[in-house]
Formats: sequence, C-alpha cells, structure tokens
Amino acid sequence: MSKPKILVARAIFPEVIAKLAQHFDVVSNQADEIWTPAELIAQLQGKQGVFTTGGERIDAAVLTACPDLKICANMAVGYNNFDLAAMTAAGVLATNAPDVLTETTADFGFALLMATARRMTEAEHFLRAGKWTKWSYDMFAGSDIHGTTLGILGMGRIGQGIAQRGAHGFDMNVIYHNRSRLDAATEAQCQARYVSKEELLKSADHLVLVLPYSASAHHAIGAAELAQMKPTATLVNIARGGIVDDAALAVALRNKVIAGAGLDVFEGEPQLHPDLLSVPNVVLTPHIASATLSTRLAMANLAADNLIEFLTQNKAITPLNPEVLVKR
Ligand code: 8YV
Repeated sequence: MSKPKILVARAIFPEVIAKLAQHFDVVSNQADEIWTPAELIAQLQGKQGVFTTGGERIDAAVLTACPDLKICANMAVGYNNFDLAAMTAAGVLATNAPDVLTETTADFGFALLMATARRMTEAEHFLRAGKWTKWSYDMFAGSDIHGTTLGILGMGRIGQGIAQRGAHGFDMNVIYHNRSRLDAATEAQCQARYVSKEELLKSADHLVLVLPYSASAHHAIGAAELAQMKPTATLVNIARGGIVDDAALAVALRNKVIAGAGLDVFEGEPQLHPDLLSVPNVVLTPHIASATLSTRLAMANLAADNLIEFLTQNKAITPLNPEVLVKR
C-alpha cells in the first residue's frame, strides 16, 4: 500500500523528517525557501497532511485549492496562521503544539523583562562602541524588578509561568487581566490578583503581554493604552505582532511615555517598524521565545506525532477542532 503524502513547509530537524518518512511519502522544504501563497498551494497538491511552523497561512482559498488536504499540524502554540472556522467547515483537522514550550517561553519572557528593566542591551551597545570611559552614579540606571508590580495581559499557561517566576522568584506583586478569570486555586498558586485592563495598565511597573492574537486583540496596546501606563513602566511583548501598535509604541518610547520595551514579536515580522530600530530604550529579539534546541525539538516532534496519529489512526494529541475527528 502506498504511504500518505505530506509536505513539511519549512526546514526542520532531520531526525523529525526521518521519523515522518517511516510513515509518509515526505516532501520537505529543507532548503527553507519562503513560498508565496501560490507556491504553497502548488506544493500542497496531492498532499494529505502539512507540517507548518506558524508563518504559513491556511485559509479557505488554500483549502479549496487543495482538496486532498486532511490535516495541518502547526509547530507552534499560536495558530493565527490558520483560519480555524474554514478548516472545520472543510473537515480539515488543525493541531498546534502547546505545553512543551510553556516553561522555556516563560523563562524568555522573564529574561526580556529583566534585560529591558535593567537596560542591558543599551548598556552593551554603549560598551561595544567604546564609549565607556568613566563610571557615573546614574549610568544606565534602570528600574527594579524584585518587589515591584508585575502585570500580565493574557493568563494562559505561559502567563501563569511568568506569574510564578515573578511571585516566587522575585517577590513581585502579580496582577493580571484575561478574557476569563482563573479559578481560585490557580490564582493562589500564581499569587496573582485579577484586575480590569485599566487597573492593569495603571498599576503595573512591568507589563508582559502573553495573549493569543485575534481580531479583537489587534492593537490591544496602542497610544491610548500606553498613555495610561506609568512613565517608569516597561512593556514586554512575547505574544504576537499586531497586539501592540508598533508605530505608536515607537513614539511613546521616544517621548518617554513609558521607560522601555522588550519585543520578541512585531507587526509584519520579519520586517520591523523602522522607528523601533532608532529608539534606544527597546530590547529587540527575532521571535525566539521558544528557541532552545530541546524545546524546538519537542515542538517539532509533537507536530509530527499529530500527523502520524491522525493519518494512521484518525486520532490526534492536541487537536484544535476535535469535532473534525468525530465526523470522520
Ligand atoms: C514559534 C510561537 O516558534 O509557538 C508559538 O506560538 O510563537 C513560537 O514558539 C513561532 O510561532 C514560529 O513561527
């Protein structure tokens, strides 16, 4: 019997390709070319499954053009590259890669918060440029992390991981806002207090964004929200580009409306708003919050295992639209 055909849309670990090849006839983009939507559609012809990494858009147009497609497995917890309603309507299973990246991503959120509050990259640039000729009392003086108020917008698994680090590791007063309030036991474990978004903006010394992207989260932080924050506050975005209005943030940073920002995700990435590159009080990283080798391997294996389970047994480990399984 011939094996099902799948496409791996970006370069991934060779051992994961090898595992997939035990079950499937695999076409993989190990050259890591960035395909246009039309090229992706051409590559998907005759494929029953696709391994995506988060940047490949799967919408009604793709689904109509690729009638053999049955499953899209994302190697990311976020899945705003999927039109989930269109996939469900077409009977195509969507899976993501949650849990395996939670602690690694929370570690990175905290690292970005610390680098921002303590102005680490700004100070390093100064040093590398040969500008360090003498010590001065206020040189790169930043703001404290321990004992301050940590605000978290979006309190899913990663948000809770950041709350735990702040409360237990840095004795922070943790406040959060989320679509729905956590149960009392989880709040107690995170030592986190639920507040309105307004209260969060007004009271946080450090605000970390960890909410999923959706149309309603677009520009959740814009000029009006930044104006409500403390002038000493720092903002960290490890969620998704588009949640922050990057143009408004660059203006706010330049005018010292807030003290600093740490950004791992950007509107229109890998392009950045040019003004973000010219303001000094921002720490910039290229969407690497989940990037440790062991975590990226775990994410890739989870996406691969979803493809294997589904196409060989009609099951899935982390389905986003499990109703598709029931209907089959
Ligand atoms: C991915 C992420 O590496 O899981 C997510 O949602 O943002 C990252 O961990 C990224 O999506 C790759 O495009």
